[in-house]
Amino acid sequence: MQIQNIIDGHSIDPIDNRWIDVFEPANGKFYATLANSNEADVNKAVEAAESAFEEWSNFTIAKRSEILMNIAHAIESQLDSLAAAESKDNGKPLSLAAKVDIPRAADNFRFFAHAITQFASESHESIGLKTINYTLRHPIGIVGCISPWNLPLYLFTWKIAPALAAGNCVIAKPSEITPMTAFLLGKICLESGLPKGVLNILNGLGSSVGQAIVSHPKIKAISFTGGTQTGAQIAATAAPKFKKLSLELGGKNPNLIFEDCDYDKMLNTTLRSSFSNQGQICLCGSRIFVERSIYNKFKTDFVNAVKSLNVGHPSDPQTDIGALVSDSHLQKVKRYIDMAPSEGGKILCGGDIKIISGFEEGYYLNPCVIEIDNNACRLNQEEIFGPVVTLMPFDSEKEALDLANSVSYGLSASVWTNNLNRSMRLSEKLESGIVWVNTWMQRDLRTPFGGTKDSGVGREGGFEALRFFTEPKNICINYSD
Ligand code: TXE
Repeated sequence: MQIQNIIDGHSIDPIDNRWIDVFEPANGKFYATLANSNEADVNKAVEAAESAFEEWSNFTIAKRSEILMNIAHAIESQLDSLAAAESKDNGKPLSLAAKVDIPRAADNFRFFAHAITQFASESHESIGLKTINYTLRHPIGIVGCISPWNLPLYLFTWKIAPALAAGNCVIAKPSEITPMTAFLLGKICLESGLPKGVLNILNGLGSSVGQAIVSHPKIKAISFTGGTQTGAQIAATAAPKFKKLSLELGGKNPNLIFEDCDYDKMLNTTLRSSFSNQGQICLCGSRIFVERSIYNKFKTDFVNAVKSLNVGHPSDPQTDIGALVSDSHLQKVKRYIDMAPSEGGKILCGGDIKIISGFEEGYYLNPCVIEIDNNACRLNQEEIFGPVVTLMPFDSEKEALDLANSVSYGLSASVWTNNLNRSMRLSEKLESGIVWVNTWMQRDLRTPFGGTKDSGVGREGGFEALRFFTEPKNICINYSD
């Protein structure tokens, strides 16, 4: 299998004819080659996007919306094959891909197909001066969308759907580790009536093709989701060129559990927020802080629940936890687990490599719970991004808040309490872009999504995304005689 680029409506080989190997996490075997593109391919894609822009940006809103809706329907009609491709490429349970990733990819297109029909710009009347201002919101032109490997199609479509809805032409790059479903989507888009050149998909390494997208003078905005270090590098390249930037980066999210919460609901949800997608979601609650009065009970119940999770082949319907995305990522996660003793941590369960019979070379790890005695340790300060959580008790609301905020990240936080005033106080003071009270990862696509501190810059979702992907221009008319 060869995963090519999609430029100007055609699947084509990279200009230099260089390729990268792609591996299947469930068995560690090579299964596809991927275009290893570079600056020359980016130039070609930008030319295609430039020629497509005039027509696409002048399509009526109704027509654009109809095409995005066609894409949503086509994704749904191919749900089974897309879910199978996603699971094979990423190692996530097939059931998760079929229930969450692929339906959400369709939802992203459906949502922005509707949102663009409701998106309006402002007008300001300067009363007494016979002046009216109105704002035009035109597409930016050519925009770059760069996405990661943890939720491949879900996050790829989260960026390109609003970019296209707003009338831009897109140069998109999926992660080189999980490129398959983006390639399949490229074909779906063409079959659904998206004109050629409007969406160009380039494959390859971040350091070459990714960097070339970020540097290209005609790509005026970059929407990126990925690691914090990569985000910093992208910002350093794009800022001197005055590009618009939306960066959704890492997280080290706190989970604050108070004695007065709904215990069973909290326990089930905390299991999910810790280990869904092998813990490889930027929103996972990786630091669990529990009020001391219920700490021992929680520790026992949680560890027992974690031990009952099934680690297995992604296609097995009994599997709760599949394979990690790559060997190098598995090694990174393992290095953190191995540092537990020297960082004051005690492993309560898991953390060892799991061998699945018949798939011995796959990247499996037993989910790991580590009890720690200080929030300043590396396990609690650095993003591990795997099936690893830490536990620590707290004695007061103030201490819980301090622990939650004492970290460089600020993406999301969960609070478990039935005390309304406490939930309001904490929601106000937690330093994060998103706070969940008595829930986790419940998403309404209209809400602003993103983080503060080292978790990123800007917000996506709803009209925030459409504002990001448009350029406002104010027109001021004076109509006095
Ligand atoms: O991601 P990268 P990596 C975190 C997680 C993980 C760490 C590193 O902690 O362990 O990041 O993961 C492209 N210019 N998250 O190294 O490199 C790259 O090709 C332009 C959190 O795999 O950030 C890919 O398409 N693009 C996270 C995308 O950036 C570049 C999700 C993301 O890859 C580039 C994933 C460059 N210089 C990892 N360098 C989240 N927030 O959800 C790389 N890329």
